[in-house]
Amino acid sequence: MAEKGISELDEFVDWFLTEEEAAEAATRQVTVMKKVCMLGDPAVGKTSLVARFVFSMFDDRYIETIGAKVTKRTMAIENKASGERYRLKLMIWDIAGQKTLDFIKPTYYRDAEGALVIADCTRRETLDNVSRWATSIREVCGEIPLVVLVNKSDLREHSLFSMQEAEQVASGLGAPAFPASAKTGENVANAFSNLGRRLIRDTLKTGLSK
Ligand SMILES: Nc1nc2c(ncn2[C@@H]2O[C@H](COP(=O)(O)OP(=O)(O)OP(=O)(O)O)[C@@H](O)[C@H]2O)c(=O)[nH]1
Ligand SMILES: [Mg+2]
Repeated sequence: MAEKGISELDEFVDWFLTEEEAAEAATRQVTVMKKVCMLGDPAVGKTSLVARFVFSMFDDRYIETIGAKVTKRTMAIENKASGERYRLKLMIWDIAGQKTLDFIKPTYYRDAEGALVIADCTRRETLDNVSRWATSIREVCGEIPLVVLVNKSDLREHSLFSMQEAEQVASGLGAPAFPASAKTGENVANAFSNLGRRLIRDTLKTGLSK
């Protein structure tokens, strides 16, 4: 499909579909499936953000992820100018933050077309490691779009770095940065929407047949 002057994200509107709506929409909308990865240090909240986004749930307990876990959620995205609608099926790969599993990560990254890179506002080193995570996936997948999330914004009074610092790190990666909370839900859907719009925009640029 030819590029149709799609450059800005606000040329799109998006919303999330229930299972039934997604099944129904499948019959009349273009479906695009994308793999995205959740990356970041141990305990920054990757699994919790997926649980909030997909199941509207939050749990205070920490159960370390072993390996990777895949969860799906479907969004609808409409190009405001053309009225064309796309059904975007996100395959969300929640990847363990543990360092000892580093050797296997390239296998998990394969074919990912976007990623959320997570830091924890209560631990400074998690922001320092955002660029490392971004580089590690881009080495495998190329210059894929990223979103940086500074999670645990419900604890922002204990924050050890500012959003300006996070934005600076993110802008070096060509990514936006959002404060977010898996606990309250702040900016969780927004972050996936932002990534989803960019994935659709990039797909339209390169052609839907890809
Ligand atoms: N207060 C608060 N706690 C959170 C938030 N997100 C996650 N947590 C807590 O932080 C801990 C770690 O969360 P996980 O989602 O398991 O972290 P993870 O990044 O998946 O960790 P690994 O699987 O080891 O890589 C858990 O106790 C969560 O309940 C948040 O937004 N606010
Ligand atoms: Mg986890």
